[in-house]
Amino acid sequence: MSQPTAEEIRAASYVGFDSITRQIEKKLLKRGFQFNVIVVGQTGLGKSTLINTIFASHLIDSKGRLEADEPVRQTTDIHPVSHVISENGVKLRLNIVDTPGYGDQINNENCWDPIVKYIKDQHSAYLRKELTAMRDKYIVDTRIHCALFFINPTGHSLRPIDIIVMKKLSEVVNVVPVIAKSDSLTPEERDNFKSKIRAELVYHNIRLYPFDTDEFDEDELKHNDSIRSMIPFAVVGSERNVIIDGKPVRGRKNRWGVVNVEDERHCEFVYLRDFLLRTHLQDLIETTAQIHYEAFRSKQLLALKEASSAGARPAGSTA
Ligand SMILES: Nc1nc2c(ncn2[C@@H]2O[C@H](COP(=O)(O)OP(=O)(O)OP(=O)(O)O)[C@@H](O)[C@H]2O)c(=O)[nH]1
Ligand SMILES: [Mg+2]
Repeated sequence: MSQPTAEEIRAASYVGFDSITRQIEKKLLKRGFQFNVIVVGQTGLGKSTLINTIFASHLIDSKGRLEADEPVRQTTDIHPVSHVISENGVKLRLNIVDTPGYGDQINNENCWDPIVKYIKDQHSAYLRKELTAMRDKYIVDTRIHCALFFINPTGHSLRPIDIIVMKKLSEVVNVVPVIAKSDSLTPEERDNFKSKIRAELVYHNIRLYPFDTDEFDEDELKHNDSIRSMIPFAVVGSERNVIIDGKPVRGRKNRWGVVNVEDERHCEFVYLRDFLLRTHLQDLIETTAQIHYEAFRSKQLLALKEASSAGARPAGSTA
């Protein structure tokens, strides 16, 4: 009998565990994915509009102004909307949390409190579910994976309140800043404003998403650098179609002409959408669990431990 060839030896020792990637994929596809976004910023900057632009259909419709002659809407409470979207068999459950704008009161002190509380409440709910003895196999995840922070397109600088709110938010969630209504700036004004904001963010030591980890390869690190050099994304939102070259596109008419939201030469909406949904969706979810939720969880558990050991001490003991 002839000796087995190297090919035959390889074939005989193949047991097939490399199919685990397909097994995982199948399971994940069945289960689907959950992505939760919150929008934060001053009143009237187009938060509700942008959400409807990113996710195409009118997701935030309960208070939405769908017809031009309807009165101007204003978001008055923290308002989550759930939506299931599906692409090529991949199911994504979206939770989009619209928030009322701030900044129009004389006293804006602590205007960020309800939003930070909302984000922490989701961490707290998740932790409670994790800690129950009979925990669910799959915990419904309402933890916020991304906070889109809206900056007023003044062309000058950030307002002190924006710096405070971004700082507070960045302690609990992935923050992605955007320049709202950027159709009001010329391309030159826009680029100047963007670099001014980036310098201010560095100056105020505001730690924004994305974060690099030592797991990243060269391409991923490079991609994150390019994202950082683009932040804040200058966006334009629209819930309506306008006709350009005979075709309906999502856009706005302004005094300079027509802005096509999806045209990269007009605004950076497409870059933002690609960043959120095409390139960083999984990383936003993972960073939330591994950095923000983990920090919350360990703080809570330590506090719980301290409280229980203090309770166990004999009365009067100070040790
Ligand atoms: N020029 C311009 N106008 C916009 C843009 N996005 C929204 N708007 C308009 O700005 C107005 C306010 O938009 P909303 O989306 O309701 O703003 P909001 O931030 O949700 O406001 P609050 O809920 O009050 O905080 C509406 O009339 C929008 O049509 C934009 O990108 N450019
Ligand atoms: Mg709104």
